[in-house]
Amino acid sequence: MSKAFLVQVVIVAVHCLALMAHADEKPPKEKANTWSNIDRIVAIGDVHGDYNQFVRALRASKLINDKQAWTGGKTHLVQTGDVFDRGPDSKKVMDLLMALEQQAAAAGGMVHTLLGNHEVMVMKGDMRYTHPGEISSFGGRAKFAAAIGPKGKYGKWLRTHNCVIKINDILFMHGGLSQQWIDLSLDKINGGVRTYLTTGGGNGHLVRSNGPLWYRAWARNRGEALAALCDPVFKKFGVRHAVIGHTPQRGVIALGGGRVICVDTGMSARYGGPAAALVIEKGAYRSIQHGQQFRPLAVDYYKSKKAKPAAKKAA
Ligand SMILES: [Mn+2]
Repeated sequence: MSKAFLVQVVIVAVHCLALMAHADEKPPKEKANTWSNIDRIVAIGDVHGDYNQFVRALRASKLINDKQAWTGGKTHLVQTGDVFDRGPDSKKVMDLLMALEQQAAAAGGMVHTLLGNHEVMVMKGDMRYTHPGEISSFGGRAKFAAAIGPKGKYGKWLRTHNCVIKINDILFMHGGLSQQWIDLSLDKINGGVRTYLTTGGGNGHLVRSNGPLWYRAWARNRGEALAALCDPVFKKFGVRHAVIGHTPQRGVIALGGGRVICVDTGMSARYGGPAAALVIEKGAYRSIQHGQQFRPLAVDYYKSKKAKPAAKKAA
């Protein structure tokens, strides 16, 4: 056998091994992203490594008991992303979410943990905002990277998650949905991000500044300007409202007559905001804050829009 032939054999063998390794990284399967006729929905925003505050928000919205066991029955809990960074407890928060996922499913409910920009940042190796306690809770930097890698316990779980879902007539996502994505379906948006995080293919543009994990225009606009940004997106996806995190606000607030409801209350110790949640029960929108009473939110823009012209004509 010639040396050149042997070299060829080795090259082919290496190529085959590389293909086999790659075959292991198939794009993840499609996952459900739409639910309807859900009676009770609870949404909780950015946790940023604060387990105690997350637990307070879950208890205030009556989803867990004093042993952290699911008491929410058929409720759908949506955590709108950003459990990582700025605080030490992301691992504890994910462990609780994983346990509640099972318990809720057994009770006929559901836990939706959505991807935030900080989930994608740490999965892509951007450790600028990690907390020292967070790193040590995983057993150091190398173990942290492995745990959130494609084959790690948390990384595998995170890579199955959606970034935009629809429940009843509401879209839920971390940042917001720019009109740039209006021609994509929810399957395409979620699949594009999952594939990008798993194989590096998919649609990396979706995780950049104008994508659903980073977009801030919905949280920063008001009135007519907000309506102009939202309404074409709402029409395309057949919804009336959107629930977002990402931009800390003073409590759970409704913008644009209830087009957009913001659930990032800056609850982590790093920001010092309240442990709070949005509770949607049989069409009524209320906020609940640890230690306080339920507060109704003004979510009625579509009602007044219809009522006004009719009233004028009658007069
Ligand atoms: Mn964020």
